[in-house]
Amino acid sequence: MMTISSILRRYSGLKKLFKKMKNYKLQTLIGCISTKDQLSQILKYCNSRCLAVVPQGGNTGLVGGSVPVFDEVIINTRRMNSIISFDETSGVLVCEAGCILENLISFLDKKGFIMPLDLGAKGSCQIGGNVSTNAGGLRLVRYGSLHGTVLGLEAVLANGDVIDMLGTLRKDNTGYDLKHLFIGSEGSLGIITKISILTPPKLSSVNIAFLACQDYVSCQKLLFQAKRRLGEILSAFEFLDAQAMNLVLNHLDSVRNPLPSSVYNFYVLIETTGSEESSDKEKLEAFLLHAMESGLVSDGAIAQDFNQASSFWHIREGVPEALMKAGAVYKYDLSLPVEKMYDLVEEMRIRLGEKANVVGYGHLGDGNLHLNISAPQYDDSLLAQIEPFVYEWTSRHRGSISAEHGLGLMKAEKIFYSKASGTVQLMASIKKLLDPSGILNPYKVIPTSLLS
Ligand code: S2G
Ligand code: ZN
Repeated sequence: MMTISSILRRYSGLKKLFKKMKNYKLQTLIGCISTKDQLSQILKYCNSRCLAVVPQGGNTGLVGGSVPVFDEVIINTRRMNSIISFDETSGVLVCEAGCILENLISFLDKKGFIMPLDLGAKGSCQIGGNVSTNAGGLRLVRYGSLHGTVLGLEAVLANGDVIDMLGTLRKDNTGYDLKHLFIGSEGSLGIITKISILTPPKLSSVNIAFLACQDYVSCQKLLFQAKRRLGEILSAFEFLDAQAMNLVLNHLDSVRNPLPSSVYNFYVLIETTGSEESSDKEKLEAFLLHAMESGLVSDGAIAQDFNQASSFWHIREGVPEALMKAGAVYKYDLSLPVEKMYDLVEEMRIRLGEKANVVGYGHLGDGNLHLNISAPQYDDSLLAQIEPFVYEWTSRHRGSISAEHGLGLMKAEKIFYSKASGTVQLMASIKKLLDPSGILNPYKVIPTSLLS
């Protein structure tokens, strides 16, 4: 495999390189970039010739944010995958953007720490991509957003300038905190090359409960109680409806229903993470007893061992895979007021009738609904019944049309459903300031019409 640096040395003009590249899988060829200096050289060259580039990490995104639209150069960061430092006192990890999330989780596990985020795609997603999309994941309810846990970044701008914001301090009030511009900008303002992130200590007592509720109001009330009765040990609060559960049971092998005695309308997965096994378990059991006695929970199980805990998580994390196996799927990743969230699922069911299977699941703990509409095949008339209804409904309820998956290519033009036009204009001004030639991830995040 030729490396980009050898090609850059051999070819004075990147244009000639393209002729060579046409015969290669662009990603394989570009994947050899392994230093910020190489990246800076490539961007400087591309910028000087208005050659568009697409930054790409693990390519696990769901809105087309890391794939080329036309003939953009793919710059894959997978070779920038070193751990630079880890401070075992503060828990601050400094690493390169191409580190795979699961590898960081394993590295930290040996040190007695954990990553503050956990995603179903951890086996292939890269931390640089997680940060550039401000990924949420399964534990945001406990550890917060990457805007809180990322302490610093290094990024390369379109003109090749390397911006060193790689602080490792919890508190630093010296000027504008520019790293936040890059967190969630999906590679449209600069390409992240290094991250410093605050990692929580790994605690010894983790308990998982898988519960059944008869209605959505009970799920809401259960969340209210969990935040008060479990308090600081609550580390995940996920929900899935019966439709999601049925898809998992029908499409994933080796998954069995932990609560088979009846068919329930909703399931809730609660995880607690603390330091005192006995008192944590007592707290969870007391919470569940109160929930059962008050009728919020119809049935439930607490995992008795690691395998059972994994099987509970496998159900929740298996929903996206089951949806893919079921056929065509229209995905909507929405932030909504918790009390309203499931109304949209029910209204969508009325709207679509027998045409599709409407599924609701997600991170109830942080008000993030994954509304997925499953159908035998993609169908424009079905899509016309879904959009713009789903966006208008979300906007009417002051929700976000993208809670954690980002806007990418698929939702860039939908940004106005969740952001005021003046705000989007300011975003466009910042984009034009940092990338005047518009070479970084074009057609993504910001409506193209604002950038011409
Ligand atoms: C989840 C995963 C991606 C998807 O399950 O929490 O964010 O397919 C999703 O919806
Ligand atoms: Zn999610």
